[in-house]
Amino acid sequence: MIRIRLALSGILAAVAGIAVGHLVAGFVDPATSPVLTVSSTVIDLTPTPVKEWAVARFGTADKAILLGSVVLVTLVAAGVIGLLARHRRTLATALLGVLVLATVAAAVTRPAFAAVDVLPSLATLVVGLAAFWWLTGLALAADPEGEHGAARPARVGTARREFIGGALGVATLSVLAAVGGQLRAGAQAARRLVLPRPADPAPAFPAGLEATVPGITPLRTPNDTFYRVDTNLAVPRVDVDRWTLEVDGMVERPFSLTFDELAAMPLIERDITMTCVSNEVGGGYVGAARWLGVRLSDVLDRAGITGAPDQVLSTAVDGFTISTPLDVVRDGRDAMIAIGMNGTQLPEAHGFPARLITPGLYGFVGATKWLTKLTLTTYAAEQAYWTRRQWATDAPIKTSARVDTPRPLSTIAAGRTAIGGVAWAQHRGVGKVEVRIDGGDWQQTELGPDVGIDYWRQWYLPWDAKPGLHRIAVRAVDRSGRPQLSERATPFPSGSSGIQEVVVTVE
Ligand SMILES: Nc1nc2c(c(=O)[nH]1)N[C@H]1C(S)=C(S)[C@@H](COP(=O)(O)O)O[C@H]1N2
Ligand SMILES: [Mo]
Repeated sequence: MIRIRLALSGILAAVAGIAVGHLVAGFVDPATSPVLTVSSTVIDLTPTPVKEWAVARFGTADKAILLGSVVLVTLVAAGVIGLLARHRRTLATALLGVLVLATVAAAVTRPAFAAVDVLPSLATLVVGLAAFWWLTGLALAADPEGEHGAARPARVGTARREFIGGALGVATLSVLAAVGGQLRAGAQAARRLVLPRPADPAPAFPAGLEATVPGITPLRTPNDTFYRVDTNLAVPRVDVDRWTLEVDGMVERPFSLTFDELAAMPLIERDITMTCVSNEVGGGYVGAARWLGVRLSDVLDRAGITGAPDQVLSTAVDGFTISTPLDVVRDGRDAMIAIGMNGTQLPEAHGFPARLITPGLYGFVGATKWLTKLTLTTYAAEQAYWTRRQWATDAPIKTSARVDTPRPLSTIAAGRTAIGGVAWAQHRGVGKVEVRIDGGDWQQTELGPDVGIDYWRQWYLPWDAKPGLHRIAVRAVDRSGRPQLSERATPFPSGSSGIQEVVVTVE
């Protein structure tokens, strides 16, 4: 019993420390919650192949699994340290201190560390150690054989009740602190903004095929279903009234803009399809939206480029960086600093209050969310987050087509139906999409409305489905006549390729 009580003391002390740290983080910055800083550090230190494996194996659940593992390892370690307190209570407390100091270290070494960020982990340290000392004291007092134990059996009964009371008290306070931290973090939603109208609006948006081809991806992706990919465990909260955009590096006139100053520049509105380099053939890390923002080249012209920079290094509020090739930004495409998405301000998960959008490039080389700085520099002088992890430097999005309907491995009724999906070849434009059924000839499909070369295209092929098992392959050809690559490639280092082929059962 004494072992269980001691292990429980360690575990509860860790839970209390984590919970109070979480509460304090609710006031400082939700991202500084101890479990998050430790997990973020784990993400940054994880070698690229392991990260790829985790993303491929767990998909968007990878973050939850990481957080769960960090908590589990911490609790197991705290439990073991609790056991050690039986004969070495001071040493055990010191060991727990060392464990918590790791969270302090994780907080201090985050790229965008500010002095207050250390408060949550300091709270964890103080509360964790105090709870540990107190609970192990109660547990040892309830041990009839222990050196601290009350030798008299009557006293042992009282001491046991005291331990149970203490443990319940710590557990209750932990739950309250954790819930309080969650509520406080959730209460700091972004201020609602009224965005100016674009000086250069996008053309009227056409009706997509989703009204007529059931199961096809809608022509425009709503904000709440738009895929989300980033290294952040908590969405960064940016106070738009204190936010600035710095422009520095190899420029004649470095400057800084407030949000209102940025929004007062001439705004363009563009329909652009984004794709993540981690998207597998047939995958869902792709989305299409109407973006409102300032042309990146306008901002660079205002600063006046000097010397021979070859990249725009953009930095997010949390210190995350992205390199975008300068020649791509300046080749006339509509690379922009977006402040609006589908008619509203940027959602927090998608970079509020401002992000980069670079048509034709995968997100990791052109779509910095929670943007705060643009630095004109060279690849020789500075490398961005993913570049340092061996991902490609220049990464144009590869042409690709995806089958949305019928769904892979589904069973559908025999008769007239439609095979349909989306295809993209950003900045080259989709020329045609072809489907091959059961290894037959490639058949040309009907294309949906044309929203420009930076936007995906819906496609469909009427099909008289006969009973049996069928294989449906799809491929896109860009407007210059180049078909998508049929050679299979993994997302690392410059994007997946290959032809998607789905199997369906017709009954
Ligand atoms: N600050 C920040 N910006 C970022 C990332 C990130 O991890 N941090 N990830 C990039 C990647 S890999 C992609 S694909 C896009 C995804 O943007 P979305 O989440 O709005 O779809 O954001 C890019 N911008
Ligand atoms: Mo990405």
